Amino acid sequence: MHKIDMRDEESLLAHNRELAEEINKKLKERGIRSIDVMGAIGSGKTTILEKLSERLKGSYRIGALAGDLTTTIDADRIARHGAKTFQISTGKECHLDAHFISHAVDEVADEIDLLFIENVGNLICPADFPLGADQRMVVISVTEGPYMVKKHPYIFAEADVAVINKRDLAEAMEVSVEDLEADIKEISPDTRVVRMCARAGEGIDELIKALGL
Ligand SMILES: Nc1nc2c(ncn2[C@@H]2O[C@H](COP(=O)(O)OP(=O)(O)O)[C@@H](O)[C@H]2O)c(=O)[nH]1
Ligand SMILES: [Mg+2]
Repeated sequence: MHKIDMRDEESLLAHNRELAEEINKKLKERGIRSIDVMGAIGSGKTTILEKLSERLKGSYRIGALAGDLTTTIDADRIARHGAKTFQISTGKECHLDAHFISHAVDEVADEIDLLFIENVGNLICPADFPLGADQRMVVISVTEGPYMVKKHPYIFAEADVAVINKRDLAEAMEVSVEDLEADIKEISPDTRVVRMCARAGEGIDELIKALGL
């Protein structure tokens, strides 16, 4: 009979949670607010972080950690808007974990008061691996189709804020933004939902408000 031993996985997750708590404590002691940004590849995470950095650079000293398999494209994009950035290359790992963050955080933590962490594009594994951020945000876009939320309940249950992005393409995709929002609310009534067209900067003010920034 095929048997899977869950004990190893459970201890791995417990270890990650402990480390995440330590990271959160360390960030708080340094006066840094932190936001973990999750979502599928291409949903608009980097675009949103570019817009947030541009809009908030007068009010906060911003840092960003960008998780990606090999490239520095996302960190470079965000850095152009004045944020201090560091790319975490995960190799073949499909999500960031607290270990990655504990090593990378010192690269940007001096003289910042707001830290964004762009997770690797994935809607499954990041749900199980908190990174020690104060808030978790998930970005989906209408181009991912109408069942995106229903198929990934765990990540929405984890999220304080959910963005429904690319609303400019909703009609072409024949996807209802209202239905996606209702799906999120059904899974997680307390998650704040923000509708955006990030490329045009629409919804940025609402997002800033939802994040309490
Ligand atoms: N039409 C449209 N395209 C968008 C929007 N937001 C982002 N994009 C585009 O979607 C692509 C992927 O965006 P990116 O921010 O790199 O996604 P990430 O992989 O989640 O970081 C880019 O070509 C963006 O210009 C939007 O609101 N509407
Ligand atoms: Mg990106």
